[in-house]
Amino acid sequence: MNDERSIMILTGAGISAESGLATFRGPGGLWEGHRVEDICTPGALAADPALVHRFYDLRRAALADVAPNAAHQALARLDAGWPGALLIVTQNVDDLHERAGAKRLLHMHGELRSALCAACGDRVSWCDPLPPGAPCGACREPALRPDIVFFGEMPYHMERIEEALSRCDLFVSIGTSGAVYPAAGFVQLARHYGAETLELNLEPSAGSDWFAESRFGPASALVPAWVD
Ligand code: BJW
Repeated sequence: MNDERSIMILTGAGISAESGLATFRGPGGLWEGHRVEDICTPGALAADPALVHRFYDLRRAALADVAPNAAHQALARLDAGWPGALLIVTQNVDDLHERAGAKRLLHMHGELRSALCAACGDRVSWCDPLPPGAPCGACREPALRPDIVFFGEMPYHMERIEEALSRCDLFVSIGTSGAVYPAAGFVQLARHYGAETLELNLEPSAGSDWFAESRFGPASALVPAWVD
């Protein structure tokens, strides 16, 4: 690709699967054996903070054992070389896009390596060990929690994302099941504003019919083939 179209890319857990990070849904998924609502809601955090912290502590620790794969690297190459507007919006809380070198990147569902102060909203770098309810340096409230967007909470950067969706010429969705809103609705918004739409996923997602074009297979093969 070598034109100057404006591109928006949405990524999900499937892009990190071949790096060794489990996806959420389906056999072997992170939520097999867990009820999502036991972990991923503000109510679950209030009811059993130690359980929720342990879930995210394990996933944070797992980051040390994984590396970006060919799909993250291809997107970083595209980001570095694309002369037009480009934005990668990831639902993932891992740091594999930035470790591959992507710069024009937003994390809409939070980040494992960040902590959020539930009292003042400050976002600070996570430093281990951080026991549940550790104090926030800024306001001294005992309220630090994982900086993760739970169900019922507003995802980050929605204004910038909606603006990018309204301007993009091409919307590409990679490795996401299309099960979680508002991200699952981005394809419809992009179409509404006149963008071309492309899905790269292992299998048809819940919103597959909304895409003008779909290619199915592993991200490590599909994404470099699309980028290069
Ligand atoms: C491969 C592959 C390989 C595998 N290669 N592919 C209607 C409208 C709006 C909201 C709602 C609505 N109905 C309900 C809601 C509320 C709710 C929601 O969507 N619920 C659904 C269950 C229905 N949404 C919310 O509460 C959100 N907030 C919100 O809506 O605020 C109000 C608002 C309104 C209007 C505008 C804006 C805001 C918050 C959602 C927070 C999601 N949080 C989680 C957990 C945090 C992160 C963490 O713990 O890691 O985020 S849930 C979980 O799902 C995680 C993911 O980011 C997210 C999406 O999952 P993803 O990435 O798609 O993974 P999988 O496993 O589902 O799919 C992987 C895919 O990859 C599969 O298709 C595989 O085939 C594929 N794959 N290997 C390529 N090698």
